[in-house]
Amino acid sequence: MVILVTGFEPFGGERVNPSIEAVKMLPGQIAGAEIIKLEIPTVCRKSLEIIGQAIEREDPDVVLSVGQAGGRSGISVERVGINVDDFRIPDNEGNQIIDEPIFPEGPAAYFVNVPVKAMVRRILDRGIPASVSNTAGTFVCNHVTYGVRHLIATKYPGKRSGFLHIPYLPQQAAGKKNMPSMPLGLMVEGITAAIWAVVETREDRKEVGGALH
Ligand code: PCA
Repeated sequence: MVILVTGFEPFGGERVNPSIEAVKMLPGQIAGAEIIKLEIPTVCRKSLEIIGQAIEREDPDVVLSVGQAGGRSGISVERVGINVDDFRIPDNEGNQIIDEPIFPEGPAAYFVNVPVKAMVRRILDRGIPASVSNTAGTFVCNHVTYGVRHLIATKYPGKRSGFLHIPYLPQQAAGKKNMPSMPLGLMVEGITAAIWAVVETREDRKEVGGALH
């Protein structure tokens, strides 16, 4: 199995993005799967183009993208991407899209097709906070969650894709008030655990991971 794992460049005034820092530290093989790492720009469309080129080049079985979700306290395994761009801040090339569909011809939403519950369970089993998330926001991370899933649904049937959001690093949280963070080593361990679940799970677990609000 070949797994393409992507991380984003810094955005929003931050000097680092933990997603690409953690992706860079992943081993070259996890659970027997080959891990291919890719940095993508925090820019709408361009992020998807670069992933599309990597899919052509590497023919991965799974595309797992990772992004920073400053303010969240654990690793969130995203369940769904929605067909809208509504950027609260401009992306790294100054695009601030408001209420536009990502793919006008696409459905309103896609569920990811990796086993989200099993991924959360594996991360928790390592003693690292994790949960299912039912929104990847409406910025570039949702754009990638939805966009890659659409690409797979329309062009690469049989492939799978998913998305993990990770918190700030301690050095990012240090300048902010009451801001949760996670050390880089735990992020790497958590992403690794999630990949083990992707490789080994045939059918996702049925266990509570929902939210009341
Ligand atoms: N996080 C942003 C985009 C890039 C990233 O790492 C987001 O959550 O949309």
